[in-house]
Amino acid sequence: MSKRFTITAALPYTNGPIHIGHLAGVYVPADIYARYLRLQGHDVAFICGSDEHGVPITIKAKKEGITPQDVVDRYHENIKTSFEDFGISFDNYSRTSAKTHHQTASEFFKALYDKGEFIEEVTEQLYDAEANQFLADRFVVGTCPKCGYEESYGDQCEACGTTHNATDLINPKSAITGAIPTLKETKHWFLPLDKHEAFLKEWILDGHKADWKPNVYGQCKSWIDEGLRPRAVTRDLDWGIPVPVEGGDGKVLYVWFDAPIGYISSTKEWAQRQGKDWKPYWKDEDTTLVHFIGKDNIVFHCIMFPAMLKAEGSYILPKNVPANEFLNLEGQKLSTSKNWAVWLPEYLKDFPEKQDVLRYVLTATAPETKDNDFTWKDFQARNNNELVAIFGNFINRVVVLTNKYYSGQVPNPNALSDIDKETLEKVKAFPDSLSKSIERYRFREASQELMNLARLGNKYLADEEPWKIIKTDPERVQTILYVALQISAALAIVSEPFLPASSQKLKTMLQLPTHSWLAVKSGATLLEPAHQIGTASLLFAKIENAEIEQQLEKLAQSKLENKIANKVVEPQKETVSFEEFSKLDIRLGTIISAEKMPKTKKLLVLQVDTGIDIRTIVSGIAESFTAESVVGKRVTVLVNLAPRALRGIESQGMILMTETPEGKLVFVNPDLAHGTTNGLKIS
Ligand code: B3M
Ligand code: ZN
Repeated sequence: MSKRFTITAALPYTNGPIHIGHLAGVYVPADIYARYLRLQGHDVAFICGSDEHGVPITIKAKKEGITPQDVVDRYHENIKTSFEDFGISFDNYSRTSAKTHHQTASEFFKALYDKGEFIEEVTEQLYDAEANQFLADRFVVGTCPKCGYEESYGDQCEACGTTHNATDLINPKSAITGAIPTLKETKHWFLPLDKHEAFLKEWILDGHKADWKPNVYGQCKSWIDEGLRPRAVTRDLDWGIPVPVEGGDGKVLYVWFDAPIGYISSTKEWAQRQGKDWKPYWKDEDTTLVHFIGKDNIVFHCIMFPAMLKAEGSYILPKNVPANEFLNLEGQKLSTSKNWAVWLPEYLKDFPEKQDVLRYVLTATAPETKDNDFTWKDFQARNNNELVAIFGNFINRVVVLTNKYYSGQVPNPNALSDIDKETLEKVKAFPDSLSKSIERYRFREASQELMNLARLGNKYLADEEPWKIIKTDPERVQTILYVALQISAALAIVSEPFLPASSQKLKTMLQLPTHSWLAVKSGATLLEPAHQIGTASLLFAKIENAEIEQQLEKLAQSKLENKIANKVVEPQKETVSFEEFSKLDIRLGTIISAEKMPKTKKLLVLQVDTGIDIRTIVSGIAESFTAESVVGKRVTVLVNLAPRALRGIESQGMILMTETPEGKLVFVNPDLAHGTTNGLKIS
C-alpha cells in the first residue's frame, strides 16, 4: 500500500561547501532512504535547503569584510550545485532567506505568541561593550559548565553536545573582540521546555525506546532526566528573521527556531510547484515524518522542534530521527577551519563520474553507531576490491559472454540444476533483507547485503565456468547465462538507492524493462529469453595509487598550512643594550669549500672567506643543503663568536640562517651586487 512520507535532511549552514562528513552523516543515508521509498511506490517529499541565518554566517561575513547576504548567496549556489552534481535526489532544495520561509517562520512564531506559549522576560545577557553587541551563540566562547571544554559556544558545546544558555558559560569571552563580556538587560521570548517535559517523556522515553537508535534515545533521555529549562527563541542580532511581535524591534528569531521550520517552508515551495497541497505532508497523522541529522543536532530535532510543533498544535511529530555519529578523516576530526576535509566540489572535479564510489564507501563505513574513519586507502580498496572486482567483474562477464555466444540475446534456459534453483531462490530473498536493513536505518548493513548479491553472482559464474564448457556443453551454458542475466537484472533494480548512476548504466546495458522491487522478490523472470541486451561498458574503473597519493598530498598540504598558520611566535628575548649589540662583528663572506662531517646528520664543515681570513666554520645545515650546493654561496657571518669544538673540529664563527614559514633553513643573504668584497661589515 502506498504511504505518504516527509523525509527531511538537515539544512546545511551556508558558510562553506559540503564535505564527506555531511554526506556520510546525513545526505547519503537520507537519499538512499528516499530513493528506496520511491521504488516501493510511496508518495515521498524529500526536503532540504540552506540554513542561512545564525551567527556562523555573520562571523564568516565579518572575517571576509562582506555582507551575510553575500556569504549565503555564494554558498547556497555552491551547495545546491554540488548536491545536484552528486545526485542527491531532493524533491526541493530551498533556502531560509526565501520569502516563503520568512513568512512561514513569522507566522509560526506569531501563532505560539498568540496562544501564550512563550514566556516574555527581561534578563541580563552577555554584552560586548567594545563591539556594541549582545553575545549570543557563537559570538561567545567559554568553558562548558558540563564537561569543562574551554572553547564551548554560547548555545552548544561541541565537545559534549550539551546545549546551554550563554550566561551558563564559565569565563566567557567575546568571539568578536576577545573582550570579557559584561551583563546587560534585554527582553526575550522563551519557549518553556519544562512545560513540555511530561509530554516529551511520554512520547520519547515511553514511546520510542524500541525504534529510535540507542544514541538518539540515550541523548534525549539524559536531557530529559536532567530537567528541561525555558530556552530563549529570540536574539539581539541584525541577521535573521525579525521578531514579528510588539517589542521585537531590532531582534531576530533564534536560528534554531527558524531553521527547522525551513523544512515546512521548503515543502510548501515544492507543493506549490507541483500543484499539490502541502498540508497532508505535515499535518496528516498517516504521514511518516523522518529527520536525517548529525548527532550535534539531536536536541533541536527531538526536544525543541517537537515542543514547538506540539505547542502549535496542528502538526505531526517525527516518527524517527536517525542521527548519525561523526566521520573522521585519516584519523583526525574533520575541520573546516583547518581545511581537514574532503570537499564535495573538489571530489567531483578530481573524480568525475565517480559519485557512486563515494556513496558506496561512505555507506559501507557510515558512522551509524559510533564515530568512524574515512581513509583514502580504504576508499581505493573498496572501489578496487568490491565495486570493480566483484560487482563490475560479474556484470562485465555476463554481458560480454551473452554478446559473444548469443549476439546479445538472452538464451533459452534448459533444465535448471539444483545450484541454479538454489541461486535463484537466494536472489529472491535479497529484496526483503535489504528492506529490513533500510527500514531500520541500517544502511551500512544494507550496502554489504547488496554487495553479497553481486558476490553471489560472481561466485556462481566462477563455479559454473561457462567459458570452459562452451565447446563441450553449449546447452548448459545457455542455462548458466540465463541465470546470471537474471541476477544482473536483480542487481540493477535493487542497487538503485545505493548506486543510482551505476544502476542506470546497468539498466541501459541490459536494456532492462521497468520492474519493481516486488518483481525481484517474487522471482519473476526479469529478462525474458530472446530479449536483446546492449553491449558491455565499464561500470566501475580501477583507482590507481597515483590518484590516492594525490589526495594524500593535498591533506599533507593542509596540515603544513595549518602548522604555519598556528605557528607559535616565540616571545621576544630580553633586551640587549646598544653597547652589547655593537660587540657583534657581522661580515659578508663566501663559502669556498664544504664537506659533510662524517657520521653526523646535520653538520657541514665549511671553509669561509670572511674577508679577514679563510676559516673553518661548522654549520648545522646538512639536512637542508648538500655540501656541493653551498660552495660559492655568499653568506653573513658572525666572525667574533668565541671558537668552540664540534666533534673535534674547531668552529670559528657562525653562518647566520633563518627559517621559511615551512620550516626550511635559508641563508641570511645580504642584498648586495655580485663582486662585493668579502669582509664588508654589516650593521
Ligand atoms: N544548520 C546544521 C549544522 O548544525 C544545521 C542544521 C539545521 S537543520 C534544521 O551543521
Ligand atoms: Zn561540554
